[in-house]
Amino acid sequence: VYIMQMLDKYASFNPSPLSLKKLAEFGRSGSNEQNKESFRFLQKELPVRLANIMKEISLLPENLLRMTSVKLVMSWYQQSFQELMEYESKNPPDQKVLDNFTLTLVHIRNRHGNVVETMAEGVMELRNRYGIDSNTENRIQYFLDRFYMSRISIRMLINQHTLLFGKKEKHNNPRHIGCIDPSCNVSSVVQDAYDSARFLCEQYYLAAPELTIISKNLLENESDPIQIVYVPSHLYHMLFELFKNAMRAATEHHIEEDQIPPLNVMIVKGQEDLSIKISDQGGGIPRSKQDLLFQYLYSTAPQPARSESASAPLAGYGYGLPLSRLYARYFQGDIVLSSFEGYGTDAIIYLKVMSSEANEVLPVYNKTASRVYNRDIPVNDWSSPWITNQRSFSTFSAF
Ligand code: W6P
Repeated sequence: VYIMQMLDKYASFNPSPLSLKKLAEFGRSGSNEQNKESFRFLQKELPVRLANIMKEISLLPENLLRMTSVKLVMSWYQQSFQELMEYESKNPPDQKVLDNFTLTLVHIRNRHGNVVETMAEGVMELRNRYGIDSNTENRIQYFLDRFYMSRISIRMLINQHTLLFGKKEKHNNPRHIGCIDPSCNVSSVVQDAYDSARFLCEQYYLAAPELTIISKNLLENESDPIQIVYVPSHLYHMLFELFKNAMRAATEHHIEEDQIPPLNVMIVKGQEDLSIKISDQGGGIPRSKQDLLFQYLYSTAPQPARSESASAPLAGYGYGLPLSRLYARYFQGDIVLSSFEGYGTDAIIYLKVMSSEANEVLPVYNKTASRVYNRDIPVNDWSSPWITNQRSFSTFSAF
């Protein structure tokens, strides 16, 4: 009962989004003063973010809430929320409290390590047992985007705190501030991600497309390397995913030929946007299929949920694309695909150039959000020849 009250209390606050600039400034010295300041922020902010998303989980379709895997995930959130409540009254924090807090955060991070896979199992379980109509599918898509975004943000905060103030986690690049690189070199991350994807591609197909990179720094000196304040692991994750898809398409489309056309990457730094385009000549995808690539329920269909593992090299569309797009959107960026069907696909990552504009995008639990889950099946208000319950006055029967 006490926990329920606390949940309601914390869910009534909105999360406070931080910019990459703020996050980076926060940890510049790693001093004891900053540890306390960070503690005081997370003491409220983590319970707020957990409570907000837990309230939203409880709005999921009842069938889904009954799945054991979803219950399991819910129990992890409850446990973690409870553990954080232990620190609610620990003010001002002494050294022991600060140290224990960091340990608690590490525990929480470990507890939630398999959330994505476990939720995916729940959704598959639901599909296999009850089937999923398009209305439920939309609601689940809406929820999972918000749920995983919340998770990305919570892990970001935990990672920053434990990397900066934890005991044994300081083996990193000295330039980095936690997991943020204040001068992240974009083309080296592109090269790294390409190399890893190429390794998988060659293992599987015994061939892989080459890489060309064109960089244009239109903001600073033309010859300056393109750098931004960013989380390299996030950028790597997105690029690796897009490269795997591009390579698979290019290789399969040209496997009978002598040569596989290269992947052409263009990196441009403008005033507002940093844009990275990966162009493949892998035959493209029809426009009608493009949205599907970002749908969790579509991606789960052809293969088991635990697909991103070693067992399935270049395994196509797991949760890779929708999650990658969330990483991009998390700091006000995006991932966009545009395809020339028959020819190839351009995948574009947009990131904010200014770290002060790279604000976290966070789901807020409120009336609007709960209405999405409760609303009736939306009525189709555009004509569609394959939906037969639209009553027409006239019938065209010339054929
Ligand atoms: C394709 C399909 C795809 C998805 C994501 C990125 C690149 C590509 N290329 O054919």
